[in-house]
Amino acid sequence: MKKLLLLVCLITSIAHAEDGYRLWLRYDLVDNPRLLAEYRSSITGLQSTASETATKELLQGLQGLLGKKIPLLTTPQEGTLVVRTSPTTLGDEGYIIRTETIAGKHITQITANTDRGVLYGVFYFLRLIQTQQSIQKLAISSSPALPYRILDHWDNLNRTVERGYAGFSIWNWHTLPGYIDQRYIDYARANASIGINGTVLNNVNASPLILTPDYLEKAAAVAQTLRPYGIKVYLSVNFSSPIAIGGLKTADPLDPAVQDWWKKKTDEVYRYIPDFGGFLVKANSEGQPGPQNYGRTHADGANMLADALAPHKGIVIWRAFVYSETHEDRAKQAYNEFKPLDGQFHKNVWVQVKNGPIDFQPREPYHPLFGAMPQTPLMLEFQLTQEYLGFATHLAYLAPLFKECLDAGPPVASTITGMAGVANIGTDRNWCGHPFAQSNWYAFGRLAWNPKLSSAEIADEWLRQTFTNNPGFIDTVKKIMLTSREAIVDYMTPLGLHHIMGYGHHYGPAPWYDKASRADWNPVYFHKADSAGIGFDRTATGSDALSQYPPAIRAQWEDPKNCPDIWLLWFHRVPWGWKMHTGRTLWDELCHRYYTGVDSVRAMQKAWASVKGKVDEERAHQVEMLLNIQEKEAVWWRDACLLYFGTFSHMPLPEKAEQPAHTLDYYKKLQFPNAPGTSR
Ligand code: BDP
Repeated sequence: MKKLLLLVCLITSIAHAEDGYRLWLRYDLVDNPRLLAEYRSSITGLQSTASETATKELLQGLQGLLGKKIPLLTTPQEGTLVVRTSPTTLGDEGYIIRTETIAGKHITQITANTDRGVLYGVFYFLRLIQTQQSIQKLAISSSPALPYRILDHWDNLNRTVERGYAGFSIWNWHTLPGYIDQRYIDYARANASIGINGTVLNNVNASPLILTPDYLEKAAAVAQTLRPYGIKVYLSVNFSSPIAIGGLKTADPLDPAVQDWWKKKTDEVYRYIPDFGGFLVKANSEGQPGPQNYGRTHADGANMLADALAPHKGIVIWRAFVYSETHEDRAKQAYNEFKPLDGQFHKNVWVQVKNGPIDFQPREPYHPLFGAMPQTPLMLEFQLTQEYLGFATHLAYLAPLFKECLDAGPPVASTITGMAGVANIGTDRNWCGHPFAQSNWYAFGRLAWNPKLSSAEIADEWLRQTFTNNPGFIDTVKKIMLTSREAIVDYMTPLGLHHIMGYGHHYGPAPWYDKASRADWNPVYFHKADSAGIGFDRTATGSDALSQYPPAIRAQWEDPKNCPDIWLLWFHRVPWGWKMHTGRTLWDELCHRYYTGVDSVRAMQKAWASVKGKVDEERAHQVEMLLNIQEKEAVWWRDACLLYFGTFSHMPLPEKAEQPAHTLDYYKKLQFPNAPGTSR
C-alpha cells in the first residue's frame, strides 16, 4: 500500500512540475496513509446544492487529495459531505462546518447564508485536509472580522506594473473582453480561498482611459469572471477624467457640470458592471490631480464621487497618502490634512491609510490616523509587492510586519473597516516572482479575515499547502519565514532608519543621495546624519510628529531613553556614542544590526540547504539561487551603509568582522537605469 502511494505521489509530481503556478491550491494526494484512510471514510460522497463554483472546487480538491472519484448524491448516506446554503447568524460571508449524526448517519455539513459563504467554507474544509488535520469532529464557525478585503493592483493599461516585480500585469487589456485567460479564474480561486472579496484592477496613478467604454467593457469581462468567486471589481480613477475624456474645461468638484459628468459616468459604469464596488482615488499626491487644484478639500472631492456612487451602493476609497513640498515633516502631512476632515465625509466614503506615515518601509510605526478619525471608515493599506523590501528577489515573509501594525496603538485592527493590499501578482509562472512571495498574498487575505491569527500559524498553513506537510521541513522553513522580515530591517534600515534606498527605483542602498528635486525624496532628509549624530527628531524639539499619537504612546516614545531601540532613529536624533538598551553605543549597535542582518540571511541559506531533499528540486533550486542573490545584496547594503555612516561617526567597523570589499565611492557610483517596477 505504502509503495503504491509513493508511486502515485511520484507520478502526480512528475505530471505537473512544481513551478508554483498552483499556489496553495495544489490538491495533491494526501501522503499520510492513516489520514488518507480517515478522509476516505469520512467523505464517501457529496450532496451539494451549492453554487457550481463551490461544487466544482470541492470535487476537484477532494478528488486530488483523496485520489478517488467522489460520487454525487441526492440523499445523505454514511460519510456524505452536505454542502448548501441555509440560514445562519453569521452574516453573508460566514460559514459553519459541522460533523453531525442524522438518522444514525455521520455526515459533514458546510452551510452558510449565501453562496459566497459556502464557497469560503468549502475552501476552509479543503484546507483542513491539505494541512492534514482531523475532520472527524468538526464544529467550526467563522466569519470575517473586516467586511472589505481588497487587492489593489498598480497595473497600467499597457501592462507594466508600477512597483511590480513579477512580470507584466495579469490583465491582458488587449485581448479582453473576448479572451478570458485561465489565469483570471485561478486568480479568483486563490483570492476566494483566503477570503479576498474585492480587487482594484488598475494603478492608483490612473489613466483616464479606464473610464472609456472600451475599457469598461473589458473590466466588465473581468468582473463577470470574478463574480462567481465573490470578488467585486473596483477601479482607480483619475480626478481629471472630466477634462481628459469628458471634454469639460474643469474637474472642480463643486461645478454642477462636473458633478453631472461623474453621475452619468458612474451610471454608465454600473450598466457594464451592476455590482461594481466603487472608485479608488489618489488625489493631490505625487503630481496627481485632485480637488485642491480648485481650492477644494479632499472631502469636497470624495463627496462628489460618493454622491454619484450612492444610488448604486458603491463606495469611494479615498487615499490619505498625500504629502507636498512644504517645510512640514512628510510623516505629519496626511494626519494634518485628514484629521480635521473627520465627520465631513459622506456615508459611503472610506479613507485609505498606509500602514505607516511615510511609505511602506521595512519598519514604520503605525500611522497616527488610525484611531484619530472615529467618524470615518478607514481602510488599512499594506504593500504586498516588495518595493522597499528587496523586490521579488529577497525572501521576506511580511505577516510579522502586518501584525506589528494591526496590533499597534488603539489597536489598529479595531479601528478599521477593511484592508487593502498592493498586489505582488504578475505574469510570472509562479505569480509573484519569488516562490515565497506568494505567502504575502496569502497572509494578507488570512489576516484581513482574521487579524488575530499569528504569523506562525499562517506560515504553517501556507507551507503545508504550498510545499509539504513534512514536519522537518515545516519546522525549519517556518523559522526562515519568521525571521526573514527582521533580517531585512537589520541589513537595510535598522534602529528606525528609513527611506535610504536608491532614488526613484528604490533598489539598493543610497543613504548619501541628495539630488532629488524635492527634499523629502532624498534619503539625507530622512536620516540627517552628520558628525554630531543621526536620526529624525520628531519630538517637540523637532517636527513634533509624535504629538499626533495618543498620549500613552507618546509618553513611551518621546524620551529617547524609553523609546524602544527599533524606533530610536525614527523619532530621535542622537549622538553616535548614545547608550542603547543593549549597552552598546549607537554606532556599535548600528554595526551590530547590519552584520546581524547579513548573518541572518546566511542562516536562512543554511537552513534552506538542510531541507533540500524534502522539497521538489525546481523550487528548491529557485529559492537557493534567490537566497544567494539576497546574501550578496545584504552584504552590499551593510557595507555601503556602514561605510557611508562611518564618514560621520568617524568610528571604525568592528575589527574582527568581515570588511567591505569596495570603497564607498564604488557603491555611490552604481547605477541601475533599468531597475524594474518604475515605468508607468
Ligand atoms: C510609493 C510608490 C509610488 C506609488 C505611491 C502611492 O513609490 O510608485 O505611486 O507610493 O502609493 O510607495 O501612491
